[in-house]
Amino acid sequence: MNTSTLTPFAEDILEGLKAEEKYIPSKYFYDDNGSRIFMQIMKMPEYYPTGCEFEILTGQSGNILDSLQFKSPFNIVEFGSGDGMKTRQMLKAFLDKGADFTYIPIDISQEALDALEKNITSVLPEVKMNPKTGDYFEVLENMQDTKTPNLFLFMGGNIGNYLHDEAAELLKKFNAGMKKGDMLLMGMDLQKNPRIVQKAYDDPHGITKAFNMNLLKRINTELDADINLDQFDFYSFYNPENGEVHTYLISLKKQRFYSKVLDSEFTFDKDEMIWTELSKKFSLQEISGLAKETGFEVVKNFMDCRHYFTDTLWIKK
Ligand code: AVJ
Repeated sequence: MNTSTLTPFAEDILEGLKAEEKYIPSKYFYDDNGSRIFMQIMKMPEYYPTGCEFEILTGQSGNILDSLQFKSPFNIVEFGSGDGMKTRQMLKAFLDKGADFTYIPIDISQEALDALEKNITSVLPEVKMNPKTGDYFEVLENMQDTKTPNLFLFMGGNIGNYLHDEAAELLKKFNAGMKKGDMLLMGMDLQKNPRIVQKAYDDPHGITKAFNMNLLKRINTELDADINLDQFDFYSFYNPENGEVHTYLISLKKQRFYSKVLDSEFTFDKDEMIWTELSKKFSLQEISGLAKETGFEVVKNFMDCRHYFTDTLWIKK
């Protein structure tokens, strides 16, 4: 095997499925098929975060604008913008209130950015857009010299996928790329009745299961493997004591598969688990703690009426 020619996906699968406690990083959910399944997840009634954030941005964007501690003109820099449906609500409200801003979405996928630009300009042709392709931090480094204040967006609750130390590291990197007084608006899922969280990640339609099974499909097609998908189940567990949803693929029997690309065999015991995702639910106290720890201060939390989710507005100290 020539390790130097492996893709990052191949290397990470090799590491994760050879580990004592098997895991697959959750960023690999989002190939084209996985992104389509995630769009179905966002449409499920059980998956509350999407509706919550839509409610917040539809109803409170005026208040968000009023809470920004700088004046027009400013930049809105968005990390991982998706289809822009929710952000659009906010941009529209900002325009209606006469704000002067440039919207700078950053994504590694040129295709996603093109679609976003089409979407935004067709509905809000007045928005000044300056999309940037590439890695968040590379783009950040090249922006540092400007005098214009920035509002950074990290929406949708993606921060919940990171372990505490990784989340802190990411936020410190964001912080390092910001000027004093720049602000960050970040979606974070809140702790709530455990039944509600449990249902959102263990849905009766089997869509979250399909989302997870897609990881095994990717291994089969991209790493030329022979995994029998019928021999794996899906399990989701919410621990209300620490706010963590963990999802797993479970091997239904003692089995093995072979990957030609990795030139390697992988063995599973009966009932052995592969950890596929962490989705952390926060308390407001944890949110202010994380802000302090990473060089920010919470300015205000914008929550939906049920207090299931917050778009938390932070300022760089
Ligand atoms: C895209 C990370 C916000 O954690 O709720 C949805 C991903 N995983 N259902 C989340 C996800 C299972 C989602 N985020």
